[in-house]
Amino acid sequence: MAKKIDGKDKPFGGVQPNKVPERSVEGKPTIYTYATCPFSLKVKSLLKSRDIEFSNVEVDPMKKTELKWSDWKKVPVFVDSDGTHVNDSNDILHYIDESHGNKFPREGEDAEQDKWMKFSNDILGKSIVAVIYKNYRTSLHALDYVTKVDKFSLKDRIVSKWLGAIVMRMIGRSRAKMFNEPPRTNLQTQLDSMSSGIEGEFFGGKRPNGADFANYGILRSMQGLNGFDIVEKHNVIWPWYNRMQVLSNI
Ligand SMILES: N[C@@H](CCC(=O)N[C@@H](CS)C(=O)NCC(=O)O)C(=O)O
Repeated sequence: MAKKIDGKDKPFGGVQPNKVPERSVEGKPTIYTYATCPFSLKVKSLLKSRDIEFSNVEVDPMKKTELKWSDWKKVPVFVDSDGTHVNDSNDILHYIDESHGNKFPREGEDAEQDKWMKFSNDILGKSIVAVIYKNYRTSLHALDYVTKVDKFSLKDRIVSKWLGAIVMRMIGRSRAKMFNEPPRTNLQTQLDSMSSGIEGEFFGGKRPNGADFANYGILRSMQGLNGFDIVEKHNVIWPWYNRMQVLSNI
């Protein structure tokens, strides 16, 4: 379902007007993901931390056959067991929380949570891309991992790795230009800034809220890739990351 924006039909985030029960697999809440996608990892971490049984459909990043039915061509896409269809990771976090426990504030109710959820996409997501794809070597290392773990067909795997490394290196460079500091220093600065939002154990205080899952998913996607040592060495973010990892088990 698309919405008219500037006179054009555009797919949009949030809960969609039409239910698609046929897209929920085995009658369970279903997420359409790429295994290595930071936005998908946000949603997986929330579902796992709540012990919600769910189906996971891995999408082929080249053909996207599994998402042919959806106007929204990015992952994650969420379909609840009753067919409710939700697009965009932060909206999906809110939807899942509201329908499974209602443990954190809704958008507009807590300015701090809203700010840090937005930060996860606008700042942290872009900062990690600048570090992971900092040069051709680190880019190739990441693409080697991504093309092994994500659902690439054997035919697409080799080309995607080499071509992907070049493309992502270019994207990494353009992300780096958004910030004043070099990529590694910038990530350190952003983690320092994030620390100021953690109130005790979590952004949500004694228990995690939407900002915790949003930022954890982004950093989780970086584990094992270039620059993760910056997270491991951070005296506030690393203990927080470990708390989130224990809760979500991913
Ligand atoms: N704002 C979206 C961003 C999602 C996104 O950009 N996902 C990437 C994968 S990590 C994607 O699907 N990109 C389009 C593509 O692969 O064609 C969200 O938060 O869910």
